[in-house]
Amino acid sequence: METAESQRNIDLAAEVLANASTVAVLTGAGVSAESGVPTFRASDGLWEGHRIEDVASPEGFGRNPGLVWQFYNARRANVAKVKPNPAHTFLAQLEDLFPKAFTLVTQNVDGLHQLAGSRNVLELHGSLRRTRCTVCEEVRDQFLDPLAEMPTCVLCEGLLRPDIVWFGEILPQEIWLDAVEATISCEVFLVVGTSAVVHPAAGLIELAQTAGAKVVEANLTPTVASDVADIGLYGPSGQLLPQVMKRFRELKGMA
Ligand code: BV8
Repeated sequence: METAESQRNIDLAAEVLANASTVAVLTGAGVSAESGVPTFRASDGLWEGHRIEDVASPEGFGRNPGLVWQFYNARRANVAKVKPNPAHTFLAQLEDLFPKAFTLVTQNVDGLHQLAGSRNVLELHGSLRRTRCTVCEEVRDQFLDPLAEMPTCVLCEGLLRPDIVWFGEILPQEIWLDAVEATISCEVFLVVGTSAVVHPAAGLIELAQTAGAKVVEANLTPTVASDVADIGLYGPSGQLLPQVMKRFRELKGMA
């Protein structure tokens, strides 16, 4: 049962969405937490028992590619078993309500937004499904099928790496520019499940506010971005966001 303040913020969030014509969203690991996908910073810097810089950096891959593939193969296997939760479903429903005026920017690599039906998804940090050859650079969608311990390229036999943006690596420029464009032109910027500490992704939040958007944050707890948010919803997003949808549909006189 929500507190009076929390209910008021749910109603406010639904109202800004009901009055908007364009919406952009930034999601992080928290939106997948209720699906059973571990977040990054819940375990104080350790991630599935590894130091993040050992398994999510080019240096770490250069030092020990076997360890990195062990880590990514485990995450691929985990994501293959999980399914979208009501927060992912909410975002897919919201996109249907804002045809051609909805952009979902995600830091996540688990593909659960697309599985939930989201279509206009910008993956800032790549995808667990894809590999990239370290020699010929061929990018291949491997789905979530199990890969070898040290998978090699079918074209040139070069060592494959995950097609994922590691720390210290530049984001895919076209995707990044599309994310910036959506951020500066939206009327409502919804931030779901991110600690807002990883840049440049986290910078989109302040950019949205500066560009005049109403910023709505939905997160388990307040974050460093909470001061920038106009409306804050704090709790599990899989529980909060369906309540926003319910109120939105009431305001729109929808069944
Ligand atoms: C770049 C792919 C430069 C990996 C990821 C100092 C040294 C070195 C670098 C830097 C530095 N300072 C800043 C940097 C830059 C660095 C950075 O930001 N570091 C941070 C840690 C300080 N950024 C980079 O390196 C980026 N590249 O800067 O390049 C450059 C420039 C020019 C030329 C060359 C290079 C690249 C960043 C991308 C790194 N890759 N992912 C993988 O996934 O395998 S980032 C990784 O963190 C994930 O993508 C993740 O999504 C992202 C952000 O984390 P969150 O999603 O926010 O997850 P987190 O666990 O932190 O938070 C979860 C939140 O959910 C919490 O708030 C929690 O309360 C909430 N939550 C939990 N449960 C729920 C919930 N909310 C709602 N409901 C729930 N049920």
